[in-house]
This record gives sequence, structure tokens and C-alpha cells, in this order.
Amino acid sequence: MGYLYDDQNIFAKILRGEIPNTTVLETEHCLAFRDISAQAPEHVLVIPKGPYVCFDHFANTASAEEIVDFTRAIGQVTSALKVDPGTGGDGYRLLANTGKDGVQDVPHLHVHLVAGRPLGRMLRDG
Ligand code: DGP
Repeated sequence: MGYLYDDQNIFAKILRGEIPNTTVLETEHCLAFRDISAQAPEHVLVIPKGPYVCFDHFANTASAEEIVDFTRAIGQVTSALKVDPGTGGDGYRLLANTGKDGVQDVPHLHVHLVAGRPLGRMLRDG
């Protein structure tokens, strides 16, 4: 079964400028903006501009240029937030909630980048 992209999802509206956002970084193929319900001092969502529902949809069908841009954008955001350990930052966590079991609320691929406090271990809730 393939993916059907719903262009009325909230991130599609953000990309079209119909809903405001606090942009951290914009590239040719990506937008990074602050999560409206931040769960850490730094909580940024990085999304591709293309109509991809989730990570595997993107990984399997996006162009190499889009994939490189997305990966580099995440790297640039870690630098902008000064959380990258390579330059002395305290680190961060990347999460891409996907589908029903992953509890994905917005059906447009987004990576959560959270940082700014100790984040604990993963998957405590089981
Ligand atoms: P997920 O559960 O992984 O699909 O996360 C969706 C995230 O999107 C959630 O952390 C809250 C955030 N969010 C929802 N609506 C908006 C919005 O209108 N603006 C911004 N900046 N973030 C939003």
C-alpha cells in the first residue's frame, strides 16, 4: 500500500504560509521551526518541503538532492542551537514518530530535534 498525502495537514499549511511559524532555518528543500508545544528548552521540527507522509516514504521516494538537503539541514540546526557535541554542545535527540504505533499526529514527515536538558532514556513508557 502506498502513501496518500493530505495537503490539508497543518505542516502543509505552514509551508504555504497559511499558518505562522517561528523559523529556525530554511533551505531549498526544508524548513526547520519551533514546535508549538515544546517538550524541552530546544524543540525544533525539521520538515522537507515535499509532500512526504513519513520517514520511509521520504527515504524510499525522495530525490538524492532532497535527502542530502534534509540531512544537512538537521546538522545545520544542531550547529545553530549549539547543541552539537563536536563543538562542545551537550547533545540532542532526533525522533521521527511514524504511523499508529509511532503515534504520529501530523501526516507530513517531521523530525523532532529536542535538546537543552538531560532527556532520559528512550521508551520508558513501554
Ligand atoms: P507528532 O506527534 O510527532 O506528529 O508531532 C507533531 C508536533 O507538531 C507536536 O509536537 C506539536 C507540533 N505542532 C502541531 N501543530 C503545530 C503548529 O501549528 N505549529 C507548530 N510550530 N507546531 C505544531
